[in-house]
Amino acid sequence: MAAAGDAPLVGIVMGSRSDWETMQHAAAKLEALGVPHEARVVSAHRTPDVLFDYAASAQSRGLRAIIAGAGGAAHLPGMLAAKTAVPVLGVPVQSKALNGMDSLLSIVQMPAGIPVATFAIGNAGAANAGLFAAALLASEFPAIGEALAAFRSKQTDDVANNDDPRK
Ligand code: RP5
Repeated sequence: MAAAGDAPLVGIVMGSRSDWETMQHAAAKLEALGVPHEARVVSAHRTPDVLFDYAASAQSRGLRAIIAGAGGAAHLPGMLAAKTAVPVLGVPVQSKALNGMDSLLSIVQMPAGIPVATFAIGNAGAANAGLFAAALLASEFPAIGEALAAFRSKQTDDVANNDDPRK
């Protein structure tokens, strides 16, 4: 049985510091479930060489998944997926001009052969990407699977125990 150590298993990357407001929700889920992770600003357009280095070293550094968030012309997830075999989970950040529809379409419409698992626009997508990354790790790291099961059970109980919307 493997136990998660200190080395990050999940990389959270984003095109700009301004994306952290959204991407912090992925980090919060990983933190709550005890998944070691890191967070970096890596821009496909402003720091393309950093993107290439990040992708090239991801597997050898032990990352099992990369959660990549970007807004507008959101090429970060797709370019990472083009450069690494580590699964990439794309989060469309809600852009100001087009409310994130541009981000969503930029991330989801990948050509066959280079998959990016694409999540919902904004905070829900970031949170779900964190949960999905934990699910990917659950069979290798039982403690993460148990934390995920407990989270889901509590979520179900919270809804069931608060089912009168007037209260
Ligand atoms: C993208 O452009 C980023 O992912 C961000 O969502 C968007 C705006 O970036 P800033 O102008 O706020 O740095 O590259």
